Amino acid sequence: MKHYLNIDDLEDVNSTIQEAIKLKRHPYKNSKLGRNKTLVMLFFNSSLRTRLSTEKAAKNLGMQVITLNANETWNLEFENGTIMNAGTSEHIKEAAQVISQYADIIAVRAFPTLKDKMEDESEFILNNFVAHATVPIVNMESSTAHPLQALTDAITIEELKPKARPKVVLSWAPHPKALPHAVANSFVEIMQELDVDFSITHPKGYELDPKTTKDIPINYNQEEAMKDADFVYAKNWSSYSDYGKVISQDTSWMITKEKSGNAKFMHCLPARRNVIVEDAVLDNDNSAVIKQANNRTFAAQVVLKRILEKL
Ligand code: SN0
Repeated sequence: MKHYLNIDDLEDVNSTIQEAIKLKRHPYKNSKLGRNKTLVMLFFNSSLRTRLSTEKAAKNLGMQVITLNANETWNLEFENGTIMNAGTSEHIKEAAQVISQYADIIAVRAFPTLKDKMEDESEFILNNFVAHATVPIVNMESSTAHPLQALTDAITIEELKPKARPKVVLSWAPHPKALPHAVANSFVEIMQELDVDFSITHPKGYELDPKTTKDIPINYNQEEAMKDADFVYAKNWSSYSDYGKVISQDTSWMITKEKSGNAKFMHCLPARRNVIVEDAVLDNDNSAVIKQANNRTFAAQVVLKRILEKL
């Protein structure tokens, strides 16, 4: 693998899941692969799991890790030909090449603004790193994709599925803030690669990009959609058609124990308790969120391993 920008960069999702599960059993087996290689992680936004699990994955492979909070460095300019006499101090053209002098792999987290759909969909931060860095780039959540989380979710479903073809439901849940579509998009994409009975439930007006959801069934009745589910994956996202807007805060969409029944509960975290999901679900043995957080390490490890093998 050269870059890991979205799940299409995985040649074969199922064999990647199996390899990640093997790495989980033997995390230090490839601890010489990353010797004398450096991962630079660049965060334009907050992170807990991504930051710690990706560092741990890199260290399991013997890599060195340098982490930079992008808001503590120079304000970067991404436009071509700008007269840089205002707020930005350094152009991405130099910055990406400079970071490449110190890094063998660069990982980037850069959320969307949720103001301008075209600008967000251009993935200008991630793609400018791809264009100007001279080393592979790993997406640690961009405007439209979170492929490390999706791989984690697929690993978790593989480990916990009670039958060969489990029923998986992605449910929108309320949130006070406008959140990105990235986690939902990548989850929808990876579910299309697995042998699962997959459907989506959300209020009207919360349709994701139809280019991503294709012909996946959408049910506007959450209770009906979640009936007999083996996995309920909760996530909030802002409207896609009324781009970036919070158009509903309908608390009846919160995931409750009553609605989720015996389904395993999944969420990428952080999850706002008693807004997205009630305490009784998160504090129940059916909650898979901590297992998901653990699996972040092995999703990152299999991705870094495959990139290191091609360096
Ligand atoms: C991010 C998102 O994409 O939804 C990151 C998830 C991995 N989530 C948030 O920004 C939640 C912030 C909050 O205040 O609850």
